[in-house]
Amino acid sequence: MTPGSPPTGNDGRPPLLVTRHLPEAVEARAARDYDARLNPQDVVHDGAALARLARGCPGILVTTSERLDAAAIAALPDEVRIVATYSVGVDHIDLGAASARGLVVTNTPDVLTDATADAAMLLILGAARRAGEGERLVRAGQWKSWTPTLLLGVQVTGKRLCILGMGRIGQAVARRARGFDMEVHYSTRRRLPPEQEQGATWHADPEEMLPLADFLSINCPLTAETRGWLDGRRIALMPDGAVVVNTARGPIVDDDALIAALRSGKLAAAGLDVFTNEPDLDPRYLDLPNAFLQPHLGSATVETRNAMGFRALDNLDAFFAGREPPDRVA
Ligand code: 8YV
Repeated sequence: MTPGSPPTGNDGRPPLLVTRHLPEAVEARAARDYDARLNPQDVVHDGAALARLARGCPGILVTTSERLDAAAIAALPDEVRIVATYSVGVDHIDLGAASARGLVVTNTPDVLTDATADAAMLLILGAARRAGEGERLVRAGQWKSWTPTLLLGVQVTGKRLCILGMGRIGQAVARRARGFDMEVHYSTRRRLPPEQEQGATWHADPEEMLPLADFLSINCPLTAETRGWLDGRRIALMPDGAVVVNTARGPIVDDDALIAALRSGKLAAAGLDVFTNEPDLDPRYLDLPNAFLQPHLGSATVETRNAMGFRALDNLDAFFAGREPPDRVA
């Protein structure tokens, strides 16, 4: 080993801690190319366990279930040089603390764009058309006859969709929404070029678009600025009977405000794939028939979860070959 180069296992392959049980094809590639420390029991590790397990590992492949705050980063053994997260979101990692310590951090953009946008459409349709209530009714054996007024929902076709955050995923949601003849509005700090905007209407101030939001799709990252963004005051700006969907991060929504609006009928429905403190979501959602709930499945297709793993490994491969990892975020 040359000075400064990462420690390697006995056969020359770098030790790699893989914190969660990943799809078979991903684990097979990790085990082929690394001295991989896998987690077949899929135990969720806290910061202290992570620090212990990372001993001797220059690379760790984490997921959003590991909170790498400043304390967890400080506790990592010195030999850890790169953290590759199996996610596009990086809100679970204190990037400043990682950089200050000289840690390289990478994520997995692009490969989950389509699956997550598909999931946003699922939530739009499922929430608007009361798919959860319908399924529960059928499964409970309580569907007695076709009824002209049974579970009437909100029409999706032709409505206005407002997208908060028009990055890769927001733009993919917009493309799908156009197939439903929806009128797309969006808000980002900077207006997109026309080829990306595709006729959508830009609002510099996201509050300006809320009165138009028959549907609001949250597709922005969780940052200090977006935490708690959808609060009671902003929900009040939306049309009565609007629908909110969130495939981004739970804490962007103020749960008290959203639950109050779903209870009062101010909002017709919400479709939620992400939650504050998931999987221990606010239990009040469980009693709300107009909340269409999914357990953070936005990227959960075989193709996408494999591609996320391969992308994380591509970044690790580049790092250990002495190249700049393509998806470096710190
Ligand atoms: C991941 C996600 O599947 O990539 C992200 O940021 O939220 C999800 O799509 C999940 O977080 C796995 O780490």
